[in-house]
Amino acid sequence: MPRALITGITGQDGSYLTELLLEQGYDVHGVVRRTSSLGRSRLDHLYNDPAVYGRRLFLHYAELDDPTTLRRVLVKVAPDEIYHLAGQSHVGLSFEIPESTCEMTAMGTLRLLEMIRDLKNPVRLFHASSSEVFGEPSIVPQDENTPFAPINPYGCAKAFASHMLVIYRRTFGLFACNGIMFNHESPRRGENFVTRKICRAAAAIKLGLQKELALGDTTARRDWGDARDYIRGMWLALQHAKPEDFVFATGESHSVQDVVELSFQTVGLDWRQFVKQDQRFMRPAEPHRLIGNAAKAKRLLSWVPKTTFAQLIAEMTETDLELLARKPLDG
Ligand code: G4F
Repeated sequence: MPRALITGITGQDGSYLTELLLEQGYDVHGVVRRTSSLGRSRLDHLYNDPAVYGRRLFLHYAELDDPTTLRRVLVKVAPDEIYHLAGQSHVGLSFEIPESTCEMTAMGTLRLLEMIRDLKNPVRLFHASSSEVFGEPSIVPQDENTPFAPINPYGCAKAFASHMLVIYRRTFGLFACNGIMFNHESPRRGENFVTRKICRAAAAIKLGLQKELALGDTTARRDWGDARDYIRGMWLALQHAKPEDFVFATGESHSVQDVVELSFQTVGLDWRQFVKQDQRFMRPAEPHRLIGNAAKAKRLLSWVPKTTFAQLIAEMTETDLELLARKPLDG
């Protein structure tokens, strides 16, 4: 049985990755923060399944900013593969809490690299890097050779972590890969990210549970894909013969306004009556022209994103409609 360890297992990506690895026959171990609430989390269905939890899925308390706890879990689990997904992942918030963002995302990754360097048994590491490392890129679309030029604390922390990983790969021969992940969404996306915020609001407005939707810059554009496609990419990266970095992206750019129009169209409402701009959601700096070129992942890993942007937004809106119709108060 191969053994995988996931940091950030309770997040959108961690929960889908857990499902994929269990399907592939892995025992899955997850690192959970003491402050994480497991009740009603994205892992609920697995956590409450006695055939899975405690048999093939195991959770361990540890903190990225508390190396002793993490080292203890690493030694105890002795994983074959580590998927490092944890960190403060909200770009807007990183302007408000830059120090803790860097502590978790930059230093947390360096600490993990240091621990892996000391492990006796070889382990394969996947690090979830981000398109935010490109910030204001000089080249469009961006690939693995595009220079990093972050414009926010989050992107800077991810750039540090990604560079460190390459240094450890070169210097100490670690099997470690950066997946440079462009935005990836799903019905499990956190509600403070823009696609989910919009889809959930369109559903709530349709059901009479919300009156309006306040957004920041609706002209902002991103390369949005389906998280489930990107999870497959993470796993494929670690099955490749050589440790390398890969961009995962769709190669298509859409605006926040496109998300608004598609989700309101899905519930049969005119967005003009409900959407307003709110300065509170504008960011001090916005990256532009973030579009990924995933040719390398397609060529070497046979990775292909399967879901279209329109399918994704329609699915997210319909799922929120069902969820809110069932549980309007606590969603
Ligand atoms: O959904 P967002 O918050 O995602 P963002 O900033 O692109 O970051 C996400 O994707 C990155 C790349 O994969 C990850 F590294 C990162 O961890 C995270 O998963 O915002 C998308 C765009 C931005 O331009 C933002 O300014 O939407 C714009 N926006 C407009 N109104 C808004 C809002 N974003 C949020 N969260 N809330 C708004 O009301």
